[in-house]
Amino acid sequence: MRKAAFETKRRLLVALRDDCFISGQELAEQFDISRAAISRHVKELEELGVDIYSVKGRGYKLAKPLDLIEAPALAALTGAYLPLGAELLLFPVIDSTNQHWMQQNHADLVSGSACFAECQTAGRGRRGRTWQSPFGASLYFSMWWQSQNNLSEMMGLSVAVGVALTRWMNRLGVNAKVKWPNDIYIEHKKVSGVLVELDAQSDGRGLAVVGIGLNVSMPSAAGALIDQAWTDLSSHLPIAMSRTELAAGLYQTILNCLEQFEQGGLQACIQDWDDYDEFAGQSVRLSMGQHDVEGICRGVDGHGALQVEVGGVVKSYFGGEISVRGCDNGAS
Ligand code: BT5
Repeated sequence: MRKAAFETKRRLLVALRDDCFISGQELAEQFDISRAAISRHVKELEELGVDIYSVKGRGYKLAKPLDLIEAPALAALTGAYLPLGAELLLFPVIDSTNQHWMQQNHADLVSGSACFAECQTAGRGRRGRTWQSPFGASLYFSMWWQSQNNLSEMMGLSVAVGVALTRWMNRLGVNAKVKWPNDIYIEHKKVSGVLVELDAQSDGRGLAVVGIGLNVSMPSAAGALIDQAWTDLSSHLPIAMSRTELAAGLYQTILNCLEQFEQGGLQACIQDWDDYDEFAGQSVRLSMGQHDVEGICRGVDGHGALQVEVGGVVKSYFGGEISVRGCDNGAS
């Protein structure tokens, strides 16, 4: 849904309060539309994941204050480092921010172009999994990048992005850890996931869409749909930050990571991996379909592969899901 189609809902969200009810009649008069239309907008907002109390005879009230991304403030905060000609877009509702860049005419795009959305209706994880993306609760972000290097040299990019995000969260005062290859955990609960989609240009150079979902203030109804332990950043930040400030920090972090990866490859990006490794030195199981490997986690190699020590020998593995031995949900 583009900005114009969402405008009435955006205004409605601004009009709704979290400390008192506003009647449907009052809203209808304010917006010069029928009560039925107000009720329909509220229902559609609820379907997008906004927690709104509707009480007969009293009206509507937000369950908690909404902190929407402010486009002018985001432009001001990122203006100094946005590459010349790069776009920075903000969608109220989109199917998937990764999908947005995948379907653009790439010839017209400048690397570092990026988009945020307040809500995704088809947010995706790896291997067809779903990323829960309720409205106004988290950051849904994708950056487009056209590399000068061959696609084969971009294979470790998602590992570089995962550790860059973890490092940034630690700088914000949060004790975040990275779970190979690129999930971010706080206190053993997932707070962020990375989806890097790669393609090749006709001359073999790589294209990347780097997608990040980062929970900021997750409503409980949407959280209940997530089938593993999760958390959100606002529960751990030592000083409250707006979603706009976080969005600007996320943009800068990913742009820096891609520039560093472009110049120095994965080696330049993962030197401090061990400082943030959720599983370093622990007994782990790597599940690879039919074949499981059990051993001690020894970090990542220069290609981004997981290193596992089995019987005193360290071997590298590129695929699979890692979990602590004895825990089956992969989340701890
Ligand atoms: C990921 O996949 O962790 C990558 C998620 C990337 C999402 C971003 S949002 C912006 C961009 N546009 C997109 O369409 N996608 C990207 P994976 O490792 O496959 O993890 C998926 C699993 O994480 C799910 O099966 C759930 O168990 C869990 N999960 C789903 N939503 C979650 C949430 N909001 N917070 C924490 N865990 C979640």
